[in-house]
Amino acid sequence: MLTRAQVEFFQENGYLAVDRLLDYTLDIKPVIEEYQALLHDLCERWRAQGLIADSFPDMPFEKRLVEVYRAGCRYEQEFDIALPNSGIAADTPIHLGAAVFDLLRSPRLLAAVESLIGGEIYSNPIQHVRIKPPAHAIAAADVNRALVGRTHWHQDSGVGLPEADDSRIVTCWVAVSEATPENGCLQVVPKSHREGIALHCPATEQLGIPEAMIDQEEALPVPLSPGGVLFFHPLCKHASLENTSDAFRWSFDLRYNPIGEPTGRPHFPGFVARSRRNPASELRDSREWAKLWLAARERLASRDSIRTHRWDSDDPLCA
Ligand SMILES: O=C(O)CCC(=O)C(=O)O
Ligand SMILES: [Fe+2]
Repeated sequence: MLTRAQVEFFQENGYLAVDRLLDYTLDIKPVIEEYQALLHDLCERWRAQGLIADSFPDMPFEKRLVEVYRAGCRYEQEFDIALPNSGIAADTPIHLGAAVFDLLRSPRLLAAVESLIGGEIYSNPIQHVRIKPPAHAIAAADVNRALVGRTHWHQDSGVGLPEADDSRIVTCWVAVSEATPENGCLQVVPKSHREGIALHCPATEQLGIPEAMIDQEEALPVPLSPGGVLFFHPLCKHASLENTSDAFRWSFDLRYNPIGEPTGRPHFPGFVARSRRNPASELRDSREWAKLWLAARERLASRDSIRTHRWDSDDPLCA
């Protein structure tokens, strides 16, 4: 549960950082171990496919990941916990592990979310894992891809469909590794949630508010240690810094909204994470969660284009 002062801070400023909210042993470590096992399996597959000469079985996770990334193996969609916004195929990878599902349902996380939006909590399917290599290791083509490189300024409302503009979505940015200004932690513009939605341009690899429209003086970096969570409002302007360190920066961004309110991505599946009124409606089995996503993938694989946001690039400010 959050304190009254924390809830007031969130309402006033549009964000709230809570260090060590999660329990490292219960919430974070199982996820790290699940990704270690996943990387191990991927390395075996990539070696069998001839993409890498060695599967580096004895290498620590981060070194192994740099090694495979440098060899051109794409890990980010294999690791991600949502389907991409375009180009979904019948075999598009997605990670739907039990440890990730447990994180989505962490009682420590949900208690804080309940303090912000009440006890009828839906897990919104706009969610990602971002394990970002040091900038010096990133290929030029990946610099602007937000699962690998720097995330541009945006509001989460701008990334979803307008039907969710009135939904009380709360973003929970969970630090798995240390998050510092050096390794690319998030930065927010305090109180920007009161200014309404800003123009977003879809011109580059990612949607973003033109840099000229952000007052850099107002940007506040939010460092966190593992298990720390940054909560923010869907209109809070935020971006990530560049990872200038020699290590990976690892985070999850998860979202929740009151049950029944639009998620902003209606073609993706969410689930009831907590219901005080009807506990029997909560989803508690990670295999059921995985089935929802796999069914969505099958359904979406045959569709050409899916609208995921409201912007077009014709605005002169986007040039
Ligand atoms: O972690 C990042 O780089 C971006 C995260 C983000 O935009 C979000 O959590 O909404
Ligand atoms: Fe965001």
